[in-house]
Amino acid sequence: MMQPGDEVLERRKQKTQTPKMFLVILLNDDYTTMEFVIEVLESVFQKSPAEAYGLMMKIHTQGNAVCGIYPYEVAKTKAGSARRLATHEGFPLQVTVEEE
Ligand code: TYC
Repeated sequence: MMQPGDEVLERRKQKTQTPKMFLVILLNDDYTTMEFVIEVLESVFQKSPAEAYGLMMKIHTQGNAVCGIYPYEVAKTKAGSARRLATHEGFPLQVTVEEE
């Protein structure tokens, strides 16, 4: 049996269960090698070789590209992994995280 207020409670519950999602974006630069970017896209962002090549070329020609959309902790971890790999290899690759 419906009670006064039931619809309002239902709507509020659904709202709080929708997780915020975050874009991980790779930026172009003149020094990071194409091979390294492809390697990062495959190993960190789980792209196929063909997807990784296409995304790398999009970044190279357009300046940046969204490489994945994840919940906050996953997005931060993947961005951190990509930055750590780049730093380790001496590349200036920039990675940003922004809310969808
Ligand atoms: N522009 C780089 C080059 O010509 C390649 C590159 C692609 C760098 C994507 C960064 O996120 C990047 N070597």
